Amino acid sequence: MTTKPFLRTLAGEAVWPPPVWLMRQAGRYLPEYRAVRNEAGGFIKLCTTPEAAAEVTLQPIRRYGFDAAILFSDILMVPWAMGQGLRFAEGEGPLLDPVRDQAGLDALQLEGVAERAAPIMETVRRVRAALEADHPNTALIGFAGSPWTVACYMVEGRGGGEFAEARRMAFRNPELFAAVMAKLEAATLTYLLAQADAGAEALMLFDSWAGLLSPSGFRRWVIEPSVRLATALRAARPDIPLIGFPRLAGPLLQEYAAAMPIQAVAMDTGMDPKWAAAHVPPNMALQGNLDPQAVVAGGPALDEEARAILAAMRGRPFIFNLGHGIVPPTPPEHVAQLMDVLRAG
Ligand code: 1CP
Repeated sequence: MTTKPFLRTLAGEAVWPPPVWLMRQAGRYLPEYRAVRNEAGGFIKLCTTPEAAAEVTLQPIRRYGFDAAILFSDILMVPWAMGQGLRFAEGEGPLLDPVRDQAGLDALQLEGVAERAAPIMETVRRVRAALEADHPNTALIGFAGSPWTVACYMVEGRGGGEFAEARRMAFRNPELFAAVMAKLEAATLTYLLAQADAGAEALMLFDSWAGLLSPSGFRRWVIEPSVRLATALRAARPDIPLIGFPRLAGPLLQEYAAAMPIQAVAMDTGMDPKWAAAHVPPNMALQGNLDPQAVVAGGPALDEEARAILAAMRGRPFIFNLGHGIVPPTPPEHVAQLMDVLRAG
């Protein structure tokens, strides 16, 4: 039996004080991250250099003693592994060569995914070994984007907007869109199974743009492919718990949680934790959902917001986190302040 609080929670236990980690806990708000990133020579290089990627994965664990580390990589490394052109322009976010037609679809390769992603699996192995040696209570999370969210970037070619092109393609040419999604789903399964085999102890599916869809779109492009993926993962690796994050799902969170064979569901900032507790299965852990801007602000507001979430979640399986990723202007000492509040329960 595991003694790691994060894994006990995913097994359905109401561990208290709750385990905690933060989305984007490795990143630009940490000076030690910026140093390694500048040294590595670009973001993709950082993700595919195991020594550097393992180092930045471990930095926030050393600083704060979080209960989980999350592999340092990006959801767009799956299209990259399928051969889609990807670059991260300074200050602009990701740019991809958009997939808009049959030729774009045909150019995506499934065969080379495992080989191109091999350095990422080496990072997983290194981080797991380092955790077992130095942080035995910290679990390792592997992750991927859900097919819908990653397809948004693949079709649009960039982030930062509302993914109008991708959403229109889903209406105008659903056959082509479904074919892109199907190829991506297969690549994502390969990629997540490889992470589990390399030592990831839990897997998280990020569906950051789930909330852009209509209810019928949500069922077709979020729930259906995510259920297929999660079911395949559970069948192949029944001991690896899964976390789903259908961001901005609103009341459709209930349908998502009922349909998905997952052990935890993550709440975005706007979700009422009490509503979520009443509408997801009682043995399914909840994760979230502090406003990242409260951590930038610090002060008494940070303590109050964190305590309100704890009060709403006491007595059920719960993992403290943010409602979305930590943002670069966050003062690192405010994360330490948050940890003091949380460890006091
Ligand atoms: O150093 C830099 O300038 C790059 C910034 C950065 C970082 C630190 C990007 C570019 N990705 C990451 C790492 C990352 N991304 C992690 C790893 C570790 C951790 O959490 O500590 C994870 C889990 C992600 C996941 C990710 N990437 C998501 C899903 C979660 C979310 O935030 O909604 C998404 C949507 C992305 C795409 C992406 N990658 C990077 C950026 C700036 C973006 C967003 C682009 C947009 O605005 O649409």
